[in-house]
Amino acid sequence: MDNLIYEKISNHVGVLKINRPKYLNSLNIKTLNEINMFLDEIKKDNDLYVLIITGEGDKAFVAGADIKEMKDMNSIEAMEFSKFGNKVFKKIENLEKVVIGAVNGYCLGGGMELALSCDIRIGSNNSKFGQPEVSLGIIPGFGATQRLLNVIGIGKAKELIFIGDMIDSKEALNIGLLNKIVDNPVEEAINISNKIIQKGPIAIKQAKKSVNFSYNKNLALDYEVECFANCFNTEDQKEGMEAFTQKRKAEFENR
Ligand code: CO8
Repeated sequence: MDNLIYEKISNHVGVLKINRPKYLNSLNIKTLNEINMFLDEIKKDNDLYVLIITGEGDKAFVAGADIKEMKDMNSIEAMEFSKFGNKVFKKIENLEKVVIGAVNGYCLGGGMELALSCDIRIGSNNSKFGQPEVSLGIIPGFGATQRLLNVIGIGKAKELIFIGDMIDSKEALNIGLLNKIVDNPVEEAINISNKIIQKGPIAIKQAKKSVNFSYNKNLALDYEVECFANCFNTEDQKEGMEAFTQKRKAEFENR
């Protein structure tokens, strides 16, 4: 796996790092494929009770899906990418292990959506959160229009999705996006894991299944995929993503 680093730090706890620090760990198709294959493998590890997900380097957890890769996609390709991302994040959400997101640095777009598919989120003082998709002429496509409102409420979710600004970790904690802020999120995630692994393992699995049961039923992820794909093949998406690669602000026309 080129873009992932996995270390089993004890019999019951593993740490997965998204490893593309040069591109702020943004998720390209290859990385998503690797995460997908990785999840299928660790599913078989019955000794693993807790998976911690974090980003390599100190700058980013994940700064979103890879914009350069998405830039020239048409709506069918975008739909496939969005469906695939949703499939992978659903696997994380329903993995029969507790998943803790240790959020270091930027946690944006698809990165927020990855964090939202974790069970518990720990941040640091330098974490920054946001759904900046509208600045690119698109909408979130890996579940945020559904999961974000469940976690922080519809009003705040709309604010983050419609305005696209970043928030700091203090605000993320206040609105319930983060469970905790600490100096070292991975270290704290390990502390939490060490508590969880002392509890009844079957009880933890059953609790996760029960919490997720009705929650899963209310996620309209397929509808999000459709709305997401509608944004591609538009001038707004072309301008938004072209502007990002040219390191300038997008200029959208009146429509
Ligand atoms: N995609 C591709 N490359 C990226 C991304 C990204 N999301 N984020 C950063 N990079 C690259 C930069 O282009 C740069 O590369 P290069 O050196 O080749 O120019 C490198 O990483 C370092 O980044 P910066 O120089 O920009 O670092 P700064 O410290 O100046 O800025 C920011 C950091 C503010 C985080 C800035 O990089 C940024 O705004 N990144 C984009 C954030 C963003 O918009 N994320 C949302 C993406 S859209 C999305 O996630 C949709 C999810 C659903 C997808 C569904 C699939 C179809």
